[in-house]
Amino acid sequence: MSPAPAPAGRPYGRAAFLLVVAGGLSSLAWASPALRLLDSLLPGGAKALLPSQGWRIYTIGDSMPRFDPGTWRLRIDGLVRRPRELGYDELLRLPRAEQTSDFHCVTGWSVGGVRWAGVRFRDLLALTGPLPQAHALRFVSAENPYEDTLTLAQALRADAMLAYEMDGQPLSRPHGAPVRVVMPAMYGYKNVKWVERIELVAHPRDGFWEKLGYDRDAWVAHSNGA
Ligand SMILES: Nc1nc2c(c(=O)[nH]1)N[C@H]1C(S)=C(S)[C@@H](COP(=O)(O)O)O[C@H]1N2
Ligand SMILES: [Mo]
Repeated sequence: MSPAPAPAGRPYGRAAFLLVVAGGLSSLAWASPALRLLDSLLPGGAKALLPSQGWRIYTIGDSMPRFDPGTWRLRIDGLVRRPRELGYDELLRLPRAEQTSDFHCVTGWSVGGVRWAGVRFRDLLALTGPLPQAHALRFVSAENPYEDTLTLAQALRADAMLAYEMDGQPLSRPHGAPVRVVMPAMYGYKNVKWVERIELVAHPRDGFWEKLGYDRDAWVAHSNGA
């Protein structure tokens, strides 16, 4: 079974790519600028010829959300006792978690050994007190309408986090600044970038790619896109 579009959105366009490089983010986001450029110019089929390693920047919109540390807030609400809004500094003061994990997009590329730092969902949820009927976390991206959910049990895994650093640097804009979901056991589309709201809900809902046919439980190598 093969659902229509591949859960990739589109790799970020050539003009934006050049902008990103000009902005000095190249070493972070683009392991091999020449390859990435080639990749962005090739039609879908030819991409299979390229090495399947290295990040590709995916968006569903035309421009990436811009992070302003002064005004940015993360909202945690829904089925909680105490809805909260956290500023960037407040988030950084929460217990810091670190991990190294592999990242897999369902379209076939992977990045091994990514170093992440961020906050475990356990510590985030402790701030708000989920109600007993809350069984899932809905992650809403500033890149409307991108969203996805994890069950509470999935979010509480030891290798899941809301990440604010990648490979020793604050998360870059292309990778979802200031925070993204990291869920290495599942395909990339569960790893929502530019998260601005976490809503506690009673049941998991279909995320952006799941509405187009992909599995909600996107276990690497054990879901329908694999
Ligand atoms: N907001 C948002 N988050 C997103 C996506 C997107 O298009 N928009 N694409 C997803 C997919 S399909 C993948 S594989 C990863 C890619 O992460 P990267 O862009 O940091 O390489 O982001 C995921 N998170
Ligand atoms: Mo993906």
